[in-house]
Parts: sequence; structure tokens; C-alpha cells
Amino acid sequence: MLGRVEKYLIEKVKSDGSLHITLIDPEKVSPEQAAKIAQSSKESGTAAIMIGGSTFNSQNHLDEVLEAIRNAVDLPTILFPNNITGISGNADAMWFMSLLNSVDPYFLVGAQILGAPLVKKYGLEPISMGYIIVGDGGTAGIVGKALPIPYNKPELAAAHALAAQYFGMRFIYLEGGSGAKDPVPPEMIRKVKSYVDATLIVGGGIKTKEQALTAVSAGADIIVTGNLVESLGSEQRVADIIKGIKTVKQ
Ligand code: 1GP
Repeated sequence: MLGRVEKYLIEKVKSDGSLHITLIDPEKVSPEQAAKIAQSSKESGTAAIMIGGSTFNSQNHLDEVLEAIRNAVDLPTILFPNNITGISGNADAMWFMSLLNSVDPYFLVGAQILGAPLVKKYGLEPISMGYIIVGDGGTAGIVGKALPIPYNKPELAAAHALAAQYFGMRFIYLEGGSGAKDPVPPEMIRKVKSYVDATLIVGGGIKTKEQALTAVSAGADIIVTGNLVESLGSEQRVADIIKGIKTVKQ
């Protein structure tokens, strides 16, 4: 049986065609700032809040950030952990993810083994996801010891995604790296989408409505933006992205 958050995401993709999730990096914000970002993202129409970053964060701070977000908005909160320190009992769900193109078994299954009992203890909803780092991969690629898949090798991304689906993972995340100069290209999204039935998440470097539209038109079901909330006029830009992607019916 699907968990509450997963069911919500799947149904929303079905009814709206695609959706937007706001990523908050706990390391970059105070609890008050996180609450403000969550509030304004909700007003813009974001569907959920993801919390995670690629580098260090203190667990106390993560707990406080999540508490502030939950007090501010009633959107689902989904952990996006880079390690076991990214797990908190104050979230609703967690991407239970494997970094499929890591060369380090720790990021393929080691951290997950250490984290699984915590997920159970905290009653978090685990949502199974295959994480694939593409393009230059950014900090996530370095920290996760990934061999990023070049943007001009879409068939390799599709092979990784298909393997994830055969393993039973229900979501696939094509990650261009936070702050990537160029977002994941439509050719790669299209290729992956043509291989799998899983729900496809795309993120990394999406800054404009046009880029979001391109990704959704190519087959992305969920768009994630993180860095955008730190830029000038970001509220309007997030709102434009969300309004824009709703116009594309797949
Ligand atoms: C990073 O894909 C996300 O994990 C979001 O990337 O910060 O570039 O929006 P940005």
C-alpha cells in the first residue's frame, strides 16, 4: 500500500500533469527563513517541501528548521538526505534513495542500511527513489563519489533509470547538481521517460519558466528548484514556473 505522501504526489501528478517541489537546504537558512520560504512557496503553488543539502548540517538545526516549516505550512515535508545525518523525526517522509552512479558502496546501500532503523523508529514514510547524477553533478556528485553521466549520453541515464525501476524503485531523480549552469537537457529527460514508467523528478539549475516548461514537455513529472529561492524576485519566478508547468498536459 502506498504511503500518504507518495499517494498525494502520484495523485497530484495525475490531476495536474506535473508538479513543483521546493528544496530547502537547512545549512543555508535559519528556521525563521525556512518558514518564510515555505510559506511563500506554498502561496506560489508548490506541492511539497524537500529538505536536504550536499554538505554538513547539524541535526539539531535540521530538527528546528523542520519544526519551523511544519508550523508555518501544511505541505508535506520530505527529507532529501545526503547521509544519515540528514534524517529527522520532524518530517513526514523521506526519499529512500540510492545514488545509482556512485562508485562508493556507502552511497549505494551502506548509508541506507544505517538509516533504515531510524526511518522506522521515527515513523517516517520511506519513498523509494533511484538518484542519478548527470551533467557536471556539482557538490552532490563530489560528495556522493558519483561518475556523473554526461548530458550527451542520454542512453546511459535511461539504462540507470530502467535498472532502478527493475529494482522496484518508484521514483527516478535526474540530478543536474544544485546551481548547475545548464539544467538536464530535454533529450536526456525524453530518453529516460521513454524507458520507464516510474515518476520522473528533474532538478538542478532550473531558474526560469522556460527551462521548467522544457523539462516538463520532455517528460518530467516533478520539477525541483532550490537555489531559485535565494535569488531576487524569486517569489514571482517560482509562481511563474508553477503557473507555466500547469499549462503542459502530458
Ligand atoms: C538540487 O536538484 C536540486 O539537488 C535543485 O537544484 O538548487 O539548482 O535548483 P537547484
